[in-house]
Amino acid sequence: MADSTERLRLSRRMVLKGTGALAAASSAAALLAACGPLADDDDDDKASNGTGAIPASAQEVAEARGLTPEDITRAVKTYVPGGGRDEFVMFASGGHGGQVLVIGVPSMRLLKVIAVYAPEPWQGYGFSDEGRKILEEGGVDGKVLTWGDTHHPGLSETNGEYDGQFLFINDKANARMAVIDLRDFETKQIVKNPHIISNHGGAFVTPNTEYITDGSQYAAPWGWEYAHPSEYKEKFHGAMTFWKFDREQGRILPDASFSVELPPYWQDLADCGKGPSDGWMFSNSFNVEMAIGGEGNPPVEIGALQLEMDYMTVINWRKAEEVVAAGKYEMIKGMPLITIKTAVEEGLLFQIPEPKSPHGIDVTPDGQFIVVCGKLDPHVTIYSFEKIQAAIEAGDFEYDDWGVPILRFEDTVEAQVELGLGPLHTQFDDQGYAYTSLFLNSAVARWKIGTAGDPESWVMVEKIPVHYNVGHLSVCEGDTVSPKGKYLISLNKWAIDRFQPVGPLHPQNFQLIDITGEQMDLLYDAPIGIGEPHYAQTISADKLQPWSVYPEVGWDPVAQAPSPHATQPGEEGVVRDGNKVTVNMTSIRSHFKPDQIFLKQGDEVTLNITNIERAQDATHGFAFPGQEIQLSIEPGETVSVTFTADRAGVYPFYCTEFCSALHLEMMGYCFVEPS
Ligand code: RUQ
Ligand code: CUA
Repeated sequence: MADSTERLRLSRRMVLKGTGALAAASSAAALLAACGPLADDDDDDKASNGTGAIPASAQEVAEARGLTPEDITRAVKTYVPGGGRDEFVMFASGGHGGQVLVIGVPSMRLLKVIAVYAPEPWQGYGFSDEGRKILEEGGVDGKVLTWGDTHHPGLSETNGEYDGQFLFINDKANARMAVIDLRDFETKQIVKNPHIISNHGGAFVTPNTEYITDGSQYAAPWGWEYAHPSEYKEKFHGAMTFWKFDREQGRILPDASFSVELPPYWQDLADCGKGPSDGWMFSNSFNVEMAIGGEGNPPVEIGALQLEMDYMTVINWRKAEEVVAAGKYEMIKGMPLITIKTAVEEGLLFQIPEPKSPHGIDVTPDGQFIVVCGKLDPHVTIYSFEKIQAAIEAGDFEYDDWGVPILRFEDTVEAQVELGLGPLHTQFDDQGYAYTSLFLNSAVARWKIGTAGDPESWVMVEKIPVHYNVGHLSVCEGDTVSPKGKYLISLNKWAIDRFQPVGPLHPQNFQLIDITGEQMDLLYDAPIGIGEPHYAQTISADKLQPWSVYPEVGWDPVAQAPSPHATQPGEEGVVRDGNKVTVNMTSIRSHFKPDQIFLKQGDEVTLNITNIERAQDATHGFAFPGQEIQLSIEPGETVSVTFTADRAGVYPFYCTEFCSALHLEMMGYCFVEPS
């Protein structure tokens, strides 16, 4: 048959040309063949609508571009034809860019940058009255910040599975938490943690999104109080905050949230229990030495490494919830806090020694084990939840200086596996493997999850190099109760020599790895010219059902309800009340109505603009020169913006989205008469 001859010829040429990997060559050919009638004996050479037999030109292109058979296989695995959809969607942190990146997997195409902690003019985020209010409410002691350091996106869960409804992300620098509604992929709320001033152990959700965790990073006095370093032990604190989430309202409820006080160690990553360990949460503490540098002391990074062991912090959050309900808390900075003393008396707080300088902590999909990586220990340490419970039951504790019970390492550890240098974070797949990033090795280790009671069953399987300095990993749904596997994305801190040079600030590198085969295979390098990858979560695309236009004309996306400021066609106009002027405006291709606005210098002006379009993608922008006004008004949306017309003059305002053939004419004039 023509197809087998063709396939043979293809693979032979690839072997001749390529790196000689016969297996890869034939799999590339098979893959190419499987794409079209080549794989179908009845259809022989009949190519149809562009997806037919592999044309000889494909080989020519490959040869001309110097592609190896492996390259071709990888390209075919990641290519999504125009109009096609990715199977998964990754939500990645944008680091100190303050935003969240939305990326299709396996194509690695950037679909959106969700503005969270930083204003973003294209989306009009942080410019409208509604949007400014989000940033204001998330301010720090009344100060509005226009940046954040996002680390860990957390998708909302139902029964331990991503449900595609909400996304949360922390701001490490300022101890804040944000809520993004996945009906429109927009930020709705930012809350400032009143107890702690920097965080890291968030956003990790409990299996039904009852709470979002928010663990302190650097110990500090409560709120933003002053204390001298000599008062460290008395006045500095750690805490684990549990933000209560209300799905109906789509909001964190600060009034129903609380913290558990922790010793002034530094808290690091955290994870919530699931299955048998549901109701509990686990977090790493480092710097139990309490080093803070300064004259006469070793520098922090030396001081924090003096002891062989740090701690895992274990909290029974369900018990903590009951303790708060029973009123056994202190009100600190307006939010309940369970003191260490109460937490110990109530038996809801424990510590377990952990290998030096721990970083990542991840609960296995079955909820039975807690996987911990110490940056300076080449092993991954696996703790058994059952053993932890037994040790708590037995009550044979030691205590730290704060009276927190310490369980014994040997009583709680299930196994240790040597992986390599600088293990950080772990993800899981659907075949019983775990994947751990090795920062110092610039590699990802795949290892076998063993069984309880058989330490020998936990074994290292293989490693794949990544480029370079990998931090977190993201496997498709790889931190849920049922990981989907398939792909792993390695979130690398450095790119060094991988791309076209663009100056001293290099791109970030997200590397896509195929984990379906017997050996992991690096498919694709995706440079990202925005913010730093910390954590990412990858969800099956079919779980996301966002709106393509707002449900009705006159929608307030922040309230997710009809806007009181909506203007329907025919209702446009200007209302003056003294020097307060309200402009009720509509926008539709290709005009704003009204298109002339007459103001007096000094007027307080509110523009309420409703985009009355019902067509997908018919977004209008609104730019007003000389003012901090750049709005994006999506179909159905109502946006308000208030400003003072402080300078007389003539101001042409215009639409910033190229919406139609008459887009340039979509404009108006505002006349501000001198006073
Ligand atoms: S971090 S590279 Cu999660 Cu903030 Cu580990
Ligand atoms: Cu509306 Cu351009």
